[in-house]
Amino acid sequence: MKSGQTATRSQKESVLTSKEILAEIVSHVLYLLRGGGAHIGFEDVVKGLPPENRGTRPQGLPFSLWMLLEHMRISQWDILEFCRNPKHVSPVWPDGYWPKGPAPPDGGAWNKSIHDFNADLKALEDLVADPSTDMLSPIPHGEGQTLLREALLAADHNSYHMGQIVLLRRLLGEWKETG
Ligand code: NI
Repeated sequence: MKSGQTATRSQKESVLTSKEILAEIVSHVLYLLRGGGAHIGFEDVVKGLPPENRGTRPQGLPFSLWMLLEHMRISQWDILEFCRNPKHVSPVWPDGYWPKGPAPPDGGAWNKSIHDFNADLKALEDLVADPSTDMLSPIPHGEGQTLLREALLAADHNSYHMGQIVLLRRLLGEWKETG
């Protein structure tokens, strides 16, 4: 009987309420959106880059750093707007998800893109962290997508293209090891 009682007690201790499970998921998703610990963060990926290299396409590569940065910004913005705005119209795939040219159109465009990317990421994080948000139910105006799925998609897409930016910077000789 004693061992049975022990089992019952430990089972009780390990049972989380659905609210607690959701809180766990939210904290893991936020961790992933913020970089996840497996690689360096967005700030380090894009910092310290001379303007003259932002529009260069190394031989054999179809994109420049500007193209990757803008592609990340536009894609994340599209995911965010899809989640929060029923009237959002996505850009036309694929051209609408890339900038028109390989280089920033003017001096302020690079920093504006970084600023907007960070603002949209923060908005997505806030949406995920908002206790009134239902992360697991299909988004009413979608086709089965949930906020959880869209947040994971954004984190995955960002991580994929940040890796490409680092590689491109290496090819340009514009990468300092962070140790
Ligand atoms: Ni992409």
